[in-house]
Amino acid sequence: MPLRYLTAGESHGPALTAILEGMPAGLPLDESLIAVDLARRQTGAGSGDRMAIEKDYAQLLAGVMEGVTTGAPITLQIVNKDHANWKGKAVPAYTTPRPGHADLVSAVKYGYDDVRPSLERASARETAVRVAVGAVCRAFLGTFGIRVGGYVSSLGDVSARLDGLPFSDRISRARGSEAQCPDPDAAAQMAKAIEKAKAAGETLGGVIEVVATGVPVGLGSHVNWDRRLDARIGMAILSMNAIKGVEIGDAFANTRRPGTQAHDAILPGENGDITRRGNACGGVEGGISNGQPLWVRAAMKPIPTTRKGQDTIDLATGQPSLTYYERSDVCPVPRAVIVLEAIFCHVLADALVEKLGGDSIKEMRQRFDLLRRATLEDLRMTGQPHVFWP
Ligand code: EPS
Repeated sequence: MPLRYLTAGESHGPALTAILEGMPAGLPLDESLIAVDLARRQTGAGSGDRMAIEKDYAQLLAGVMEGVTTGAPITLQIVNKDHANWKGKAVPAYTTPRPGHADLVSAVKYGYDDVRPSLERASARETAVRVAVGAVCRAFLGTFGIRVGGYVSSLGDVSARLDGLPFSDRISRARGSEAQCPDPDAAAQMAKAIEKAKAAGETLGGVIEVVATGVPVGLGSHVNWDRRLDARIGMAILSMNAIKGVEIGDAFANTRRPGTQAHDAILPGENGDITRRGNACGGVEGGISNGQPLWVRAAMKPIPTTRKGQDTIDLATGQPSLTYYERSDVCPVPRAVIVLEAIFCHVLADALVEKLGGDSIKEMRQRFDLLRRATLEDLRMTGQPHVFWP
């Protein structure tokens, strides 16, 4: 992984921090650009009260000089405004682990006397700094004409009707919707479903789709498991809180189709080019990007922090109890769109740095310009037999 990052920070600690290493030199970068993505994470139907406290802003503390990356590690920091409300205060013990959260298993694993040390770190608050990392990666991808966007395709039992709507329209329409859904009728029903869940003390999950266009052929590789682009996408998407499933292209629908209907026929295009019929494979074949839009669906479960109590055991008494509730999102699905975009941006930026090598954008641009869809002429094979193992 030539472009890697680590994050640190607790939900109510002083700050969230990330170090991103491997970003080439020469990328113009300023904090206002990152702020655009961070603002998107703060709004959307179903968000909790914490977002009214925070005004997430990432400071660039290292790796950028005179507004341009130097090739050195980039440090990003977001101060938690809510920290001031916790500093120096004794907080009630949290001893009722929420089913589905890290509470119980981390207490077993780390021997905590209170579940707060894990919930502070396992909280989706950490995604704020991941969005900041993603914004840097998005800027990098943008210099090569690669664009990433996302939208909500279902929420609770409401599904959007998106057939025939191009990705660009899906993404732009979603931006104008509180539910981040391109279908206005579905978006209105989603907003109602969130209100209903809120009144019932429940939470709601959903499906988010992320798409990348302008991706060249050749990111990732078939040669080993950990080089496969689809595998790398899968791991990264599953690393997001509450995401329990990933689908690339039409993966699940393909299980119900015969083989000849499950793949994207290879056809001669214009000017000796090669075109494809459809994009059932989601832009990846054999672990390698094929130049079509990369298209991923992520299943987000309803988050476990519910106002309505759930059965658990109070670890202070050993007795059955209901979970304790402080506050949370009712439905983080709309806000999770930008987080998954950020995660996707990092995977693609990493794969692009790997593919192009180079320490500066200038160097990479020259190599990127050599990358293009192979024409039939470039691919012309001799058709002669080979003795591969003489
Ligand atoms: C979040 C901040 C958290 C939670 C939420 C996401 O802040 P607080 O705990 O102070 O309310 O609202 O985290 C969760 C959903 C979770 O399960 O941990 C944020 O910044 O997105």
